[in-house]
Amino acid sequence: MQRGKFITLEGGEGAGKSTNVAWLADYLREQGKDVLVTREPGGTEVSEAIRNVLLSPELPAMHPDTELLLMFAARNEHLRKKILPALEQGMWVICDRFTDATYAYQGYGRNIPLQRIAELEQWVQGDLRPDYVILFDLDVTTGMARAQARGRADRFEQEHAAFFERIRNGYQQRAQQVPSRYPIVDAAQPLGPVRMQLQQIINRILTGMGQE
Ligand code: Z5A
Repeated sequence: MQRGKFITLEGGEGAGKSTNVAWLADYLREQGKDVLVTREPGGTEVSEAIRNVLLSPELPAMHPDTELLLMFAARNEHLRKKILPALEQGMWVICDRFTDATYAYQGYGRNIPLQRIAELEQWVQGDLRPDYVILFDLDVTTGMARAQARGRADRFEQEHAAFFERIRNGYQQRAQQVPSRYPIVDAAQPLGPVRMQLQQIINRILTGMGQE
């Protein structure tokens, strides 16, 4: 059985990942792929419970390392119980956020050394990395306005613009290192053009031209 592809969606606040994830999965199904949609932090019962702790605005602030360890604890459970079995069955896994979010938010956002994140990544994931990371790039002002229009803010959404600027910069730096693995969507465009960009990206991946 050929292993499925592992595609993650990344980006800052309000960039449009959640709005497009189901559409993307439907498009892949139309192309004959068996698709699993999931998200981080979360994706399993235990990981969703950890997510509640991570996002709760009712809890007091936690130490950045605690936040980092909880992200990887949730990821370990998610990976072993859900992502790896699906990939081994040949499914294509679409995950709304994964370890690039840890580099962006805990690394660039909270200033945790990137090397510490890389050590945890290696420990939890071994050699597993997403085949493609689709980056929804959006200016911080528009992203925050979109997120605020949605209502009550979680613990991350209560952060200030400077935090989200560091995150955007972090994602851009990671994408620049391996552009062929990080197709970028201009997320400032209206929904129709955003989906056209996504369709082009997926078509390139399907025809095996996504990687150099
Ligand atoms: N986090 C972390 O710190 N470290 C990690 O390792 C991981 C995660 C894995 C998860 O929150 C938080 O965990 C996240 C990072 C952190 N925190 N933040 N911020 P989440 O899952 O609840 O939220 P999110 O991933 O950040 O999603 P989001 O803010 O909801 O962004 P989005 O999914 O990209 O946006 P959206 O919900 O699709 O769209 C936002 C609004 O904009 C919505 O009303 C849409 O209708 C609208 N929208 C979407 N696209 C458009 C376009 N093209 N034009 C106009 N309006 C649009």
